Amino acid sequence: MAELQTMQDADARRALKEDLARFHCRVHQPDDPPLFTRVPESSVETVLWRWKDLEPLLERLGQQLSLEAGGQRRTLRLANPGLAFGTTHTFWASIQVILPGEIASAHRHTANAFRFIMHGNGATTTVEGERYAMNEGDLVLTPGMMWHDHEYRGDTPMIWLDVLDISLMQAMHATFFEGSKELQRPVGPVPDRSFRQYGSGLMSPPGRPPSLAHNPLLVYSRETAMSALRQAAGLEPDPCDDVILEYRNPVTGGPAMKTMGMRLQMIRPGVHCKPRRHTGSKLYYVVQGEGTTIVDGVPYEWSRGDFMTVRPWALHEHLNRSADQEAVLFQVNDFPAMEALGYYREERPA
Ligand code: GTQ
Ligand code: FE2
Repeated sequence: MAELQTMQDADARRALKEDLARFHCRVHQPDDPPLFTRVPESSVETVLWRWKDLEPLLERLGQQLSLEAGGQRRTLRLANPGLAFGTTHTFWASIQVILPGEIASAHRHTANAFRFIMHGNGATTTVEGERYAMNEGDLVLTPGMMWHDHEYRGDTPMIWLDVLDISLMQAMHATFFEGSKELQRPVGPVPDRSFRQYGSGLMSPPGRPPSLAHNPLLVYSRETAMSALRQAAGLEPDPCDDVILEYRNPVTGGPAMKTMGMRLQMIRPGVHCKPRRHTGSKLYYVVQGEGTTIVDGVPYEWSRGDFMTVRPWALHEHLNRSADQEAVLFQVNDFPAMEALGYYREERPA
């Protein structure tokens, strides 16, 4: 009896389909996937990109691809095989190669971006009237709709990691892009104003804080980040991350960007962290040392220069088997966006 009813219901649903479609309506069809799954099911794959594979590819990019006018960039995108587009479902990570004498011309876009410098020193980026040197280990922000261009006067190719929340922006149907008529935008009277005002992280000019529309600090130097990390090593370790710090907006105390979070972490020699899972996606860049991340039972061995993304809601744990070498990881994630929307969840098996 129950079976007959189910069949009748399925037939009724199919019969309704076309009539409803004329009015841009539909009912759930028997072969539609369910609206909900008990836990997240993501097509994003856990991927390890090895520096030994990336390095020769980047060299080829530098030799074979030109940098044309029109705001183009020479980048190697880290493409997730589980997606048609993106490194994860919210962001694109790319490695940008810039050659001596090149200028990556000015443009602006709604996507938020940042650069974490991987190799080389001495390029500059101009962000909305402020110019910053880009040196290894530095983090430079380009919040949405700020004009930016890059220039390099050094003598060997330079590379950095770019991450943009493009997939999230596209999912929100909020894409705007504008090229500049000028190759480079002008620099203001104090080229590194945001650093001079907020770069100490502790003290800033008295008075009201500036507009909270975006982080008033655009640059976090390697020295500042590494000394903060060493200082934090005196705390109780984080069970899942050993020593870990968030790059923060110095005025609000919140994450450095509205959609993407950045963290720096150290896994000390001999440390085996606890497993956990969470919603949202993240990408690691191995700044120093080597280690292992076990994701749903599969070990991924990483070392300096490698990148790794972890599938959302996959159970994962880090370990450093070295007797004397610290592992340092830079991380980008989409937790600020997830938290703002109420979708961030985390679970640690008992
Ligand atoms: O440097 O402005 O990797 O606009 C992708 C888009 C870099 C940039 C990327 C961009 C940039
Ligand atoms: Fe850009």
